[in-house]
Amino acid sequence: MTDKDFIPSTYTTDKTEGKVTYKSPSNIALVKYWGKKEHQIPANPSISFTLDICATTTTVSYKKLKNKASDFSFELLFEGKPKEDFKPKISTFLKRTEPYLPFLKAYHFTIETSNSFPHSSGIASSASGMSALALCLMELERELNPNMDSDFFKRKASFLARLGSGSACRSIKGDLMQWGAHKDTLNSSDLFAIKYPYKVHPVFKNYQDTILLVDKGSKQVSSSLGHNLMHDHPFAEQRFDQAHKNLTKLKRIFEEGNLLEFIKIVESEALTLHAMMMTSMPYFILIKPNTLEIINKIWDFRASSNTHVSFTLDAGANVHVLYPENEKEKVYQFISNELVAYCENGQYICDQIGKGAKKL
Ligand code: 2P0
Repeated sequence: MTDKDFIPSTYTTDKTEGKVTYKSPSNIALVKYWGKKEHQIPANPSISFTLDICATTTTVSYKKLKNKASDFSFELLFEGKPKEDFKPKISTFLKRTEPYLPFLKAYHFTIETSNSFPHSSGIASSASGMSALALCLMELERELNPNMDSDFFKRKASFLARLGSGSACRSIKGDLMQWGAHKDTLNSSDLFAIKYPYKVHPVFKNYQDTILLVDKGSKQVSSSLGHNLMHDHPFAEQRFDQAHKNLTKLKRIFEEGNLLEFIKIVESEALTLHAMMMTSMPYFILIKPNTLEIINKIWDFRASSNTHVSFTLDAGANVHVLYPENEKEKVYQFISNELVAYCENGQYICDQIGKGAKKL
């Protein structure tokens, strides 16, 4: 497929006004996306667990304008209040998606959005937020084109979400999503994410992710800036190559349920992501002393308990503690006894693998 396949030819019906709501989850990458080319094309493929609890709910109310406007007409409410500082990101999203959603300037939109996770928790809301918005706009397109097939609907929602925020394209479905062309993954694409198409061992079912909120402040370096620093990065090519190889290795690991090998890849990916930050120019560090304390505690506990607890990191100081459902009690005990002390205000979120976005 090419991006041209997402340009609609004609609409068969008209719609003057309406309202649609989607709840879309966040996701946590196992093989990380870090570095991109023009038009939100990833420098390497990535794979993620779709989350369940951490989500954004977005309602889009739309009303057709008398005449098509010269610019986008929308207002934005975050948790019930106007939020001016979110508007530029939405404007950029609308601008990038307009070639594929030619009706955008024909409507006035009221976008109401809220997150399930605490405000300023250090949890990025761009994946859940952009995927929820993309789905709402796709629902309007489906009103204009009622014969749209549901696979195309989801694929295009992922394609549009990507234009808002790369990682957002992996939040449309669950429970394991892959984005980026990869030679060993059938139908994988740089343009949208696909549900991981191969066998996944039952040990990964309901896999747990307890998110330890180590630092709830906003980041000093945005992800967009971080991605850009992968241009001219001294280790970029090796890193992109490593991501391809890790995805190939994961195929067998997912099939066999080999948790020891799974942990090696996931933890190495997390540390590599942060190593890329520390070795870019300018360099920066997003992890905090408590991030390292937690990582060391996880390694000690894993060695002494015979459990398969592991960690991964996003572009921040928070730690995602990953473990299989059948070790839930033992690991949860460890988290509350030994790790919560390192969280800001003792805050953490118990999440698990989820099934993707839902229309409400
Ligand atoms: C990921 N992250 O794979 C990686 C790992 C953070 C660490 O994708 O510029 O918000 O909007 O495409 O998706 C965060 O970057 O960046 C991210 P944009 P995005 O989840």
